[in-house]
Amino acid sequence: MSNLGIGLIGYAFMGAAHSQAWRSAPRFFDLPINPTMNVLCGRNADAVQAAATKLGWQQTETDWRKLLTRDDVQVIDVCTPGDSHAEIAIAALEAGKHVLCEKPLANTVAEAEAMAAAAAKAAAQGVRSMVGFTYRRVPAIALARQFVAEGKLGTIRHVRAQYLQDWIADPEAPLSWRLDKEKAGSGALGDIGAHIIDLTQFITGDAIAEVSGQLETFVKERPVAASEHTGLSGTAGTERGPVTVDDTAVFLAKFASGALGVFEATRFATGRKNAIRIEINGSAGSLAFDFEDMNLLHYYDAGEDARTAGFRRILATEAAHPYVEAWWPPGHLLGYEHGFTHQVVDLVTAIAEGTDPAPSFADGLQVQRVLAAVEASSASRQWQEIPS
Ligand code: SOE
Repeated sequence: MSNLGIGLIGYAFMGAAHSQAWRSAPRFFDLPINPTMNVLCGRNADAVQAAATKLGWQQTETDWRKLLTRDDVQVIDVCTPGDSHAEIAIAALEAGKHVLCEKPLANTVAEAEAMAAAAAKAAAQGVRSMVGFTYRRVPAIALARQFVAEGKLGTIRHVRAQYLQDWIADPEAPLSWRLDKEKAGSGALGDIGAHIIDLTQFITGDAIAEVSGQLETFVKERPVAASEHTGLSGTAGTERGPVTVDDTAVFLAKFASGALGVFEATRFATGRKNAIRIEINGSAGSLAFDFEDMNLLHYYDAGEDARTAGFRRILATEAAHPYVEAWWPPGHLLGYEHGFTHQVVDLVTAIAEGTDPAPSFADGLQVQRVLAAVEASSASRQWQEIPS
């Protein structure tokens, strides 16, 4: 079997999640080609070497441009903050490397447009690209999409989506790159709102056509972190600095089909750690999901005998459910990391088969346009259409 050399850039939270995916995918799934964890890249030589040893990478680089010249690297996996996505991904595609890029695709629509154009050009040469909207690969979510595609929900009327976290609810939680517009593009909107935009469009097969939104930054100044702070927690120093992104984003949406959506993304929902809650109501039935109980999909069939009808609790751990056959017997639950493994499985399979994986950079661009429209709506207090 031929090998597919991977070069991963970044080794914090997302870098670690992607590393475990590259490690486990070939061990649990029968892949047509074998991904090999060749090079981990980061700017600090000692830190990247320590991370490589811990996460299972064979070699390291401190300059991402060097990765693009290496013959033992065929895939560039971008796990850096959003401000470097466009530069790295476009250069990698131009160098003929397949690209997996973390979400949101970019920090601006202009960057995302350039990335989508580079991806389309590269695809004509057989070079593949994918954006990391990982939650699509949670079995219960993939099952929800199947149900909608099979017509089990009928005509969709309502889409209700929330992404709730609380890791900066404490006003003394220190600043990190995720609270810096230059680095992250936006706050809760792009970081977690992007996921529910992608997920609802993925499940329904529909596209958001217009939005009316409101952004809010509740805590405008915070302590600067005492040491370099890359994750979701850190120690506060004595200096203070500005928060330049939204703490929360809420918006109404109208889908192309006419369905109406209510969206909420916040890092201030005290007690909610990573609750992605989606409920979809159609003429023939409903679906409900909460990532804090991620193995379950709730399904209501409106056609059932009224005396016994009710939400059914489907434990998406059967071999018949998407991705599950490669794992454990029924009822032996999957977790956060499995979505990343499934993402890698789908990317590697597409590369081997010569097909374009989803979500594409064009899909990432469309999400970026929705994010920009929510920001524009909040600023103008007007509904905004999403250009198609
Ligand atoms: C932080 O809010 C974060 O790590 C996001 O960046 C991820 O995309 C999400 O999966 C978990 O929360």
